[in-house]
Parts: sequence; C-alpha cells; structure tokens
Amino acid sequence: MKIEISALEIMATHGVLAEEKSNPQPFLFDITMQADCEEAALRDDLAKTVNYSEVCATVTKVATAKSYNLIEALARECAFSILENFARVTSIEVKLSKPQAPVKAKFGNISVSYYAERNRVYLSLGSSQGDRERTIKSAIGKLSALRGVEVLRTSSMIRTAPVGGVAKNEFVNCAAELDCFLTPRALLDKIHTIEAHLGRVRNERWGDRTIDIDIIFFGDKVIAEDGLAIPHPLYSDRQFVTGPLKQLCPEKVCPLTHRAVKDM
Ligand code: PH2
Ligand code: MG
Ligand code: MG
Repeated sequence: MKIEISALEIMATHGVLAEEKSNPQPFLFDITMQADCEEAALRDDLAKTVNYSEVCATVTKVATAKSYNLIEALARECAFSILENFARVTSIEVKLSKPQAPVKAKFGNISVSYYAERNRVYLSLGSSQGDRERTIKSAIGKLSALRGVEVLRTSSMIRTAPVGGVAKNEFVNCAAELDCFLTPRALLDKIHTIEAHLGRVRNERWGDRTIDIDIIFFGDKVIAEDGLAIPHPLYSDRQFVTGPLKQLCPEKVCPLTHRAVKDM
C-alpha cells in the first residue's frame, strides 16, 4: 500500500549561509512510502501499519536535531531514519522543498527528492588465508556496523576445497542474509573497503585471499555493469556458495535462471 504525507512543514535552520543557520525558515516534506500493511487494512489495526503521526515525529526530530548545509543531506537522513525505524516501509521517496531559499531570483519552489528501498540481500563470504573463521566473523561484524545494513542471519561456516585451479588452500565459506537499503553500488563500495581493511590484496584472480565477499542476490535485481554483476554470474555451479545459501533461502528463485536455490 502507498502512504503519503504531503507538505509537512517544519521550521528549521538548514543552509550554507550564516543567516540560514540562525533564522529558521520553512521546509516542506512530501513523503511517499510503500509499506506492507495488507493485514492492517484487513483487521483495521493500527499496530500493523506505519503510523503516519510517528513518521511525522521522526522527520521533525531529524529536521530539528541539527543544522545541515544541504537539503540533499537532510532528505537522505530522513529517508534512512524512516527505513530504520519503520520495518514495514519497503521504499520511500522524500521530496524536500525550501520555498523561501535565499536566492536572488523569483522562483516557485526549490526541492530535492531522495529515493531509497529496502532489499533482501544474500552474500557469499570466503577466506583461505590467515585465521579464516575469525576474518569472516570480523567481516560480518563490519557489515553489521554499516548504516543501512542489518545482518539478519548467517549460515554455518563450511570448509571447502579450493575451486578453480589457482587457489591452493582450503577455504572457509559462509553466506549472510541482509536487510539493506543502500544501493547495490554503494554496498559494493562498502564491501571493497571492508575487504581492504581485512588485508585483501588483489593480485591473482581466483587466488588465495584473506577475505572475499560477493553479492549473490540483491532483491530480484538483475544488474550487468562495470564491476557489478548481480546475480553473481558463477554462483549456481559453486557448491561453496549454494551449500550455505540453501541453509538461508532454499525457496529463493534466481531472477536470471528462475531456478530455486534448493534445486541448484
Ligand atoms: N573463491 C574463489 C575461487 N575458489 N574455492 C572455494 N572453495 N571457496 C571460495 O570461496 C572460492 C574458491 C574466487 O572467489
Ligand atoms: Mg568470489
Ligand atoms: Mg569477490
């Protein structure tokens, strides 16, 4: 169901200019949410939907807690706070207007719109160098600490023979299920940073590594971009990926092959 709040007006002090930081001006929020509230409608029960007055309170708190330079930053923070606080919200657009922005020109309105959505993401993690279990646990800890990522579940860790003919050591592999409202590209960038912090050096392709974190599924998205291929192009033939995934999401259907994980 779609829930919309329009023209929520909050007096606040966002802007780059000193005068904007001391004199409050109006900010208008148009918030459009998709939310899972079929049961609320069926049972006529507030507890099973997104309470719009609580959403207004969240936005008011974010907009008055500190002063941002940019309406872009404030719109993003509102979207993230709503996704963090309201689990039923699956996607959100925050349109933020600043109708009295100090601009030496006659204009109708100035606004930015920020969109974000919640996705179920599955990762495969592998390590074949150093303290492998510890490195994988540490990677999962760093993933959990990311804004916009919640690690919902992890599979058991399994030991697997190196596949591909380059790596020589035994691997430890596992899978993780995330609730994520970063974009796929933003998540990939964060993963690369975590891999680098955990001592990953990118030399030989397929070679032994302290940590490898691959995005297998990102909701039902199909992406083929430079450096970002989702679903992961090779996963379905690799037991070290499908084994752990079967523990987490046996019924998940691959958006490319339309096969269920349990049948791979
Ligand atoms: N990763 C590879 C290459 N080979 N073999 C196993 N057993 N586990 C892996 O995670 C793995 C691999 C490249 O990512
Ligand atoms: Mg890999
Ligand atoms: Mg990788």
